[in-house]
Amino acid sequence: MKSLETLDITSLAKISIIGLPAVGKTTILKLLSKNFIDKVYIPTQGFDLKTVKFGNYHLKVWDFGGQKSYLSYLKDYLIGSDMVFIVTDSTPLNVLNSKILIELTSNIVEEDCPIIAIANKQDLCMNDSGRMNQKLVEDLLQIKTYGLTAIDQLERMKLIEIIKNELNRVLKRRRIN
Ligand SMILES: Nc1nc2c(ncn2[C@@H]2O[C@H](COP(=O)(O)OP(=O)(O)OP(=O)(O)O)[C@@H](O)[C@H]2O)c(=O)[nH]1
Ligand SMILES: [Mg+2]
Repeated sequence: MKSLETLDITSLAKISIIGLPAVGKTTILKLLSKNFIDKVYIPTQGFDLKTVKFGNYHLKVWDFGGQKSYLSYLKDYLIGSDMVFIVTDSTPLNVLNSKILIELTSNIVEEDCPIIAIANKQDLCMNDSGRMNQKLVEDLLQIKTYGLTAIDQLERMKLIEIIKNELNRVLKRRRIN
């Protein structure tokens, strides 16, 4: 027989990944769910949904296509999220343009749903693409931000730890209330 706490943590969580086109949302889903990460860019049509399990966690991960035409469906997609990732490619223009997504999201999700930014493509910070590090992205977006290189398989554990920490906080708060 499982303890109550284990049952709580096992409860299904909905994680939504949103962001502008080609920032790496589907790659993040691959990083979580696959052993091999190909670097092919096929724009997501509508959305993709995968179940990811690790330890007691049972996650439904929703990956939304970033094209403008899908924005009007954002509300339907985001409702019921337990956690939302807003992904940027860490270029200044993309980060600034992502601010609107934060605003839209915060008007849709529950108050206790973490909205976390991902400063993706950190491997490209060193070339002359003008990409910003995690700290600069966080300063611009004013929400909790993690740096990531989603094409690097070694970052999988880092991503899992981010999800575990954030979800634990939400689940704990819900147990108290
Ligand atoms: N260098 C580098 N390339 C990345 C990284 N993450 C993703 N990419 C590449 O960026 C391209 C777009 O990635 P996707 O994950 O398909 O982008 P997306 O955000 O899902 O795009 P849409 O579905 O159109 O909204 C692919 O060629 C990926 O291989 C990263 O951390 N570093
Ligand atoms: Mg995609």
